This record gives sequence, C-alpha cells and structure tokens, in this order.
Amino acid sequence: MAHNISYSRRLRRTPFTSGVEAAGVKSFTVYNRMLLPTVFEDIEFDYHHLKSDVQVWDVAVERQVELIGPDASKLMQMLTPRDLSKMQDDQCYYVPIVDDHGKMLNDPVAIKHSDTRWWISIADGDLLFWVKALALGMGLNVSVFEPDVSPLAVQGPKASDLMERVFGNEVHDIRFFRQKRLKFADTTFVVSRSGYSKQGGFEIYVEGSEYGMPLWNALFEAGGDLNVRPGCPNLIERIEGGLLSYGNDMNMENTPLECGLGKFCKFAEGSEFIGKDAIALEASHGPARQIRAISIQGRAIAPPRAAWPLLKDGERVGQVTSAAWSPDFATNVAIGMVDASHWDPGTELTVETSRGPRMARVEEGFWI
Ligand code: THG
Repeated sequence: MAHNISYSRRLRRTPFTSGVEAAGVKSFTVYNRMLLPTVFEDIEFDYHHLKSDVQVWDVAVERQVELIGPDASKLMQMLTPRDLSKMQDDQCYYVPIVDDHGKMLNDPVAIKHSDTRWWISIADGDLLFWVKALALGMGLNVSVFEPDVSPLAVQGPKASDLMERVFGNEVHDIRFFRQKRLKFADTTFVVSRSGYSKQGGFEIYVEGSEYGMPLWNALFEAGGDLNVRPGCPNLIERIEGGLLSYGNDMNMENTPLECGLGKFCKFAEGSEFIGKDAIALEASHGPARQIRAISIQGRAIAPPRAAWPLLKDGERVGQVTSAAWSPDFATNVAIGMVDASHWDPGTELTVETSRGPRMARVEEGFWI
C-alpha cells in the first residue's frame, strides 16, 4: 500500500527541503505540520551509515517557541516540573511539559540564552498555543512566538570532524547539552551538542531560512571524504537507544513518571509550576505503568501503524508503540508501556501485532 501525499502551503517545506529532495529522499512523515524525512536509502542502510560515519539531518520540524521579555524565565519554569533554578545561560535541558493534571503535553529541549530569552525546541504538538495562553492568562511581560529558526542536526561518530571543518576548533569546547554561538558566513548560529540519536553529534539552530541551503551545501562540500550522507532520525537506532517519540510512545494520557522521566521532575520545595500537585501525588505512590524496552521474538516485523496490545493469559497488560528489526542485536527491538504488575525484566508476554501474535519479553534496559 503506497499512496502519494498532496502538498499545499499548510504542509510546510523547510529551508533544507530542496536539498533533501535533490539527495533522493524516499519518504517523509508530517511533524508539526512540516515535512520530516524518514528514509533515504532504506532504513537499514541509513541505520548502519549513521552508526559508522556522519549524517546531516533536516530536523527543522523541531520548531522553536521563543520566549522573550522580563518574565521569560518565570514562564519557562511554570511550564515544566524540571527545576531550572541552576541552569546556566549556555545549557539545554530535556524538559517534560505537563498540564494541570500532570499529563504530558510535549517533551521538548529548552535552550536558555539568558534570563530574558529562551527557545523551546518542541516535539510534535501545538505547544505554542499553550504557552501563549499561559502568558496571557498570567498577565506576564513576555512575548511568545515561533521564530524563523530551523535546526539542522549533524549526527554520527564522525560528527565532530565534519563540524570542525565548517565551524572551526571551537566545536570541541561544546559539552553535552551545552550551546555556543559560532560563526557561519556573515552571521552566527547557536550550535549545541545534542540530537535525536545515541551516536553523538550537534544541532545547528539556523536563524534565517536564507542560510539553510548554503549551510547544507557547506556541510556536504566539507565532508566528501568523511562519507557524509543525508539522514534523518532513524527508527531502529532510536528504539535501541530508548529515545521516546511524543504522539507514538506517549501522549496526553501519560505522565512523566510513566514515561520514565521522573529524574526530570525533581523540583525544589518552593517552586511553582503547572501540575505540581498531580506530579507530587503520583511520585508518592509511583506510576501505574511505565515505558519499557521490549524484545519481540521471531523474524523481522513491519513497524506498527497503531499501538499493539500486550497480553498475559488473554488479558491486556500494556501496549507496544514502536518496533523494528535490529540488525546489530538480531532481534526485534520495541518500546512499550507496561502495567506495574507485568513490568519486571524477564516477564514473557504476547504482543498482538497487525499480522498476528508474537512472543515478547520485558528487557532490563534499552540496547545501549
Ligand atoms: N533536539 C531538539 N529538539 C527536539 C528533539 C531533539 N525536539 C523534538 C524531540 N527531539 C524532543 N524529544 C527528545 C527526546 C530525547 C532527547 C531529546 C529530545 C534526548 N534525550 C537524551 C537521552 O534520553 O539519552 C538525553 C536526555 C538528557 O540527559 O538530558 O536527547 O532531539 N533540539
């Protein structure tokens, strides 16, 4: 079953889409109403290449919500259970965003520029509306908008080598989840050591769409002998690494504790944020279910298009939301949400795939 997608202004192109198309992209998904490449050669070829060389990813779909003004830091802290009080001006934090019931609205990366300026690098969802409404409702002195900023990721074991050639030696000074402004052409970009893979790398926040293709071209010209290729977040690699996908592995029905993000909800006593009571209550008795690494026995499965029920003796005890064949681990790797009664490592379950039942097992951890 292969269909075409109909393009229009609503389905936004990115500053890099023309480069992605010229490079022979095979398929896209839609994320934040924008095109996100999902396959270049094929998913297994892309996977091996990501783990051995270096790739350039159009992740412009990681849209920014910018907060600017005297109350920017107050607003940012209201949005997340994660304690931001010790965050430095060059840090990035992975932050759960929850509603008043403590349910997940998004799981973005927050980039702090200063006490009066932040970017929230969002996962799939209209977080902008929530942030604008909160600023308005609280009467805060802050403006909230989507700037012309498009992240381009450089991921893989040779990412530092490639980045050094385009941005100079300073790239080596950037530590994990820190950022620094580096020169490109007649401008500067925020460059952070982060990205949606476990292979290491950087994200370049391209400010000004007109710089998109010049940067794309500069990276490919500099990296010919590094075997640089276009790539994209890779389903197999991100499941092995346990990187969650909002809307797939969790959504507004889940809490951060269920998502295994409890370590990002250790707030200070006097802190104020939306969902505090709900988060504190759940922390006191623990979550009812939680994200787990799951292996699925047998030959390669086709990735799920909907949640697959996890069963024990015919009873539903969870679901699998992401799954793929892992060439390196020679098993199907998966991410699931499993009830407390059945979440211990080694528990054997049945997963109801779209092509029938398979044996599944709760693993100790992800494949890293
Ligand atoms: N980078 C940026 N924006 C993003 C993503 C990104 N927005 C959308 C999406 N990805 C948000 N979700 C995630 C999920 C995982 C991580 C980052 C964003 C991540 N996690 C690491 C881990 O789990 O090992 C590190 C977490 C930590 O220790 O702080 O990187 O990728 N700009």
